[in-house]
Amino acid sequence: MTDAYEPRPEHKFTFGLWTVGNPGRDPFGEPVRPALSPVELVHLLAEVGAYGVNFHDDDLIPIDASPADRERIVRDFKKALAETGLKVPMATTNLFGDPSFKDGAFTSNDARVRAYALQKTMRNIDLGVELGAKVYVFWGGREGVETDASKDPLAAIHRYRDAMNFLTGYVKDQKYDLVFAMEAKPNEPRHDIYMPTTGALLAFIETLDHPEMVGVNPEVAHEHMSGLNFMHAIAQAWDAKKLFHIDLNDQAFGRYDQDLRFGSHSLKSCFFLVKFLEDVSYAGSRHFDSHAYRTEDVAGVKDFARGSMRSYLIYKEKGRRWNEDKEIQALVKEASAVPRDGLPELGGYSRATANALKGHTFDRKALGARGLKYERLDQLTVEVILGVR
Ligand code: GLT
Ligand code: MN
Ligand code: MN
Repeated sequence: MTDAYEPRPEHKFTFGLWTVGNPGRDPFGEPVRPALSPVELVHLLAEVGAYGVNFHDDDLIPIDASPADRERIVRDFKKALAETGLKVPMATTNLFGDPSFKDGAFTSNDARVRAYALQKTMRNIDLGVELGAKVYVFWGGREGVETDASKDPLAAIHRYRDAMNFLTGYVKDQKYDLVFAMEAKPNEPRHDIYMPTTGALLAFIETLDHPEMVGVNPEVAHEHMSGLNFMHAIAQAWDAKKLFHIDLNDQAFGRYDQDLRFGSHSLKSCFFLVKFLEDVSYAGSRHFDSHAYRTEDVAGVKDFARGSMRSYLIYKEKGRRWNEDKEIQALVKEASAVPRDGLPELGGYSRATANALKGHTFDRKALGARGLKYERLDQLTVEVILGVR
């Protein structure tokens, strides 16, 4: 191992308690690893070199804990954070595990469930802020249906909006320094989840009372489950100034929600993703929302966590090489460095430009006949990723 790929605090690598704490349960099998306590997980993350730890309310404090238990758990967690120097940049609410949320939380048909979801969220916002979180994630895993006979989609959207408006109102009223990041997923655990893609959420956010307080938390696996290009979703979120957080992992298209170690499956997509984040100087957490294979013991969980961060840094280095590769850059430049052939300068609309453009004669055949050399460019890219360039 070279030092260049060692995680450091400024890389902002974070993991959820639920990721390294995943005991390997799946729909067909029992846990294969011991359930580590939040304190043990904080120490594990510190040992592998992470910067921070994120949590759902229920990851830290069992849903039926007594006030005394809660106090003790929070005290022990704070002590572990102080001992290790780990930060808590993000917190979130588990609005999917408890049976009360089986038909949704904010979009449930039951007004009592909707109100309980708000209460549960406000309580954990308080704790998240107390522990230093600046971002609060919303993953609406149960906000959906098995059958459209059960719920009016417009009513669901209105309820979702009411909930987000209520909660931004709460954060403002408390004067918390906190923004929200909404996370899309197309399906699983519901047959269909509302607002299934990052693009759908970006449109929804603009309809809220305080859109400036709400951004997105796109997850690699979730856009891949929809068959989409994740980096394009990230670019759109970035352009809209809405990339408040990111969930890094990996996923084969067309499979169940795999939450694979970042960069382990879709090497080219992960390369372009990291290159994008680094090129635009994304300053937020590099959060890993993934877990170790079910074949692993606790040592394997550490391999998984170290591998996630190491791969990110390797992709980052490959991106730097790509940016500095003279032949690659010449090909990139060549693609758009074309003779203007008397083409009028466009620079925005004016009637004179429109008339000049309407009168211009294009050599359409020559435009179509031009070879763009993207085969060569892509091969060089692959060679950078494969390490021979
Ligand atoms: C859950 C889900 C993730 C979300 C987490 C936040 S929990 O593991 O699969 O994608 O980001 O609620
Ligand atoms: Mn996932
Ligand atoms: Mn996620």
